[in-house]
Amino acid sequence: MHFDENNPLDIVLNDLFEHYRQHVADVNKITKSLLDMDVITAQDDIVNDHIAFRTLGVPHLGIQSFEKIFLSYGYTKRDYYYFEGKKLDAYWYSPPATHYPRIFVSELRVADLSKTAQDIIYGYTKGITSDPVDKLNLRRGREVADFLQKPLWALPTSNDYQALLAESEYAAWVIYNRYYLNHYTISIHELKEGYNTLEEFNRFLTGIGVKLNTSGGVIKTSDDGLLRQSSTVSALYEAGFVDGRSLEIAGSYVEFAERSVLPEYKDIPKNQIQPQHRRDGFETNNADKIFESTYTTQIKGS
Ligand code: OOG
Ligand code: NI
Repeated sequence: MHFDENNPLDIVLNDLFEHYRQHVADVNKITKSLLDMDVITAQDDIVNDHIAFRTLGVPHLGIQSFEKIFLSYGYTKRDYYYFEGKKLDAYWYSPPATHYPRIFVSELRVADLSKTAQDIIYGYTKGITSDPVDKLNLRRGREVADFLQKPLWALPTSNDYQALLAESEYAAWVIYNRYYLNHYTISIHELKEGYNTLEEFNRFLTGIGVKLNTSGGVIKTSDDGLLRQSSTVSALYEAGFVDGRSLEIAGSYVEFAERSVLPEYKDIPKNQIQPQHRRDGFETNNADKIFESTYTTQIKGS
């Protein structure tokens, strides 16, 4: 990863990634296998297509709060996505320079949940009476990086977690995992031949024992056929709750994206293809299935 210690965005992205890779065993497992097989020579050779975050749609939080951080670093707000069944809204953000990842931020439509689930969530967030991001000096990368690891609400009870889980797996994930990086995404088309299609890459992943999300098929394809995505399923980790109980809950996962060259650039020689010649953005139907990478149905299913 490109890293300038004087650039707050670099500090924030680097810190998010370091926490993420310490918690998600598949990250280092995949990197190590790619190194062993000479597909890459360093983690830095992996192009990060995008990262994703989850938020709660309650006053002073949600997308309108979270996005301030990355808008201040030069990101541009792009398309809106709606996930009716999962009760989510999302936007993606394009980066200030092509060596930075895109960002996908989703938000739970809390007001669409049952009264019981709403009461649980508001019980944790009611103490937040102003936007916590407004208190940060966004030019201080270290301060922002620490903020993203710091709880904004109390550690939940195991009963609250399980009640939320029964109604919305997304709600349960956020109440415990908060602003942890939800996934980073390996750009498959940037890898060397033999590994630069999702079919080939998924065969490699299966070969090293990585379990993939099967919701809607292992490869999720956009209507135009140009954005194809796969993802791992999150591992469970032992999480302690405020009542002293521990439960095995879902953490974060890894995603893989293959972006094809747009039809208008199909005659450009292969070695002259730049990121801007490829399909950009996201796709609602792909995303809808990728969210399930943290869902019990995917984790417990075979
Ligand atoms: C995000 C799921 C959607 C994509 O690339 O479409 C997504 C999430 O699980 O929070 O990552
Ligand atoms: Ni994604």
